[in-house]
Amino acid sequence: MPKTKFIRRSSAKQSVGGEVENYYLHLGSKPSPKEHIIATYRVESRFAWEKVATEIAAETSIGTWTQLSTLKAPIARKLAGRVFNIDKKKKLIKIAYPLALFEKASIPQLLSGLAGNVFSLRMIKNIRLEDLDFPQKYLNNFGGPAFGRNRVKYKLRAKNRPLIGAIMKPKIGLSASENARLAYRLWVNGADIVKDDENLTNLDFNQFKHRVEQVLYEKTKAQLVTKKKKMYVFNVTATPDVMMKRAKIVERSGGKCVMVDIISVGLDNVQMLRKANLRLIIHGHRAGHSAFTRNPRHGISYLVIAKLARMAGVDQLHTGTVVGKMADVEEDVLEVNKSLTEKFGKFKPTLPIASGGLHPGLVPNLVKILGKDIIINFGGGIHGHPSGSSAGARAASQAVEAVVKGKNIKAWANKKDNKELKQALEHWGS
Ligand code: RUB
Ligand code: CA
Repeated sequence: MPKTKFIRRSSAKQSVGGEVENYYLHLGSKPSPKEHIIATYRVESRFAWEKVATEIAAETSIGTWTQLSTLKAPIARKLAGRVFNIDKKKKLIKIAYPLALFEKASIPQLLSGLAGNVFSLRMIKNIRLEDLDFPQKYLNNFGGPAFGRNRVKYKLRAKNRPLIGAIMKPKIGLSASENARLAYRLWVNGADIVKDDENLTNLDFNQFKHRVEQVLYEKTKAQLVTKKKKMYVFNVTATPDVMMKRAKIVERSGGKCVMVDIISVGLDNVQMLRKANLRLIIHGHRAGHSAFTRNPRHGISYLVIAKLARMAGVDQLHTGTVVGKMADVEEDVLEVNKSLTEKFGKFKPTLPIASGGLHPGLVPNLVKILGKDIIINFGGGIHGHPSGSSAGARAASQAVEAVVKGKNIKAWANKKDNKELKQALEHWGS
């Protein structure tokens, strides 16, 4: 096959009265944080930095691969993405985009521009959208979390401790009534939150409606027995019309929280769910994100996804564990958790969820790294306990208790009331 010849006439340079003007390159200029969305790209290319940066700014804003008779100078000067910084050492290019390029409150439109064709350009070997910064004016059009971290923690009376989440396992396989009875056992043995797994939706042997009815019945019982508030997270992931119907079923039945697989469903549909104002906490599961976040050289960072999820209205979001089974990097998880909880527009903070491969022995280290303002999700780390799920839930809650009380987990496990924790530490280590 003949090698494709790379020919690219810069779209950037337009001939204006004989002079060639680059609308996109403004190195050293200062963007206005009130008027520009700022994108940071990490880039690898064999072409000169200025050329690559110019092409990226063109493709992500108003230009294309060639000069255009339709692009008039005043428009170009007003709307072009403006490269204001190139850090060759760090391989970072920063571009400021005027707000006029963006539709209000549309994550799809934003992504089509800043995270669209640019990933396909032949002249770029690798490109990763590392970060996005938004003007207040742009953020004001988004709902953000309806409840957020503080309301969730207040609702479950967990001010100074992590919340204990239990994930249904097997992921799929239990009937609606088995699911509900198991949830009861998890709650009465210490779980605050019990949740569907990401691929448990509406299945012949566990229909959504039946699950909602039976689980909420068991939840009422568990709350009466424990005299504590409990929560169930119903997975409403589906096509948008069906997702909305299922969320309404949860609302009508008295449920308080729904889960959406934000990558499978799309952030636009999360926006739709939030806009419906159903008074439901939105739990964001991120299954699939690693398809584009895991490669440090190409794709989109999870930081960007997390910011967008908060804008869209996710109240609690999976962000990684550092110590568990998923391949996440400590500094990235910390950066994401910080971004979810720090000042960002007028949004309430989103509560980070640590999930994936966790068991009681990992809790001290997890909390040391991520702090107490998290949900700790256990799946295998509860249902894989040698004495079963009830013992697993007790062990998880004993581990959290040890950490909150500042006790050494091994010493805590030796207390006679904590034999489930002892068994868990013997089984999985600490
Ligand atoms: C974990 C689990 C979650 C993953 C997702 O189960 O079911 O789907 O945590 O990962 P287990 P992330 O506790 O048995 O490992 O939160 O990193 O997206
Ligand atoms: Ca899961």
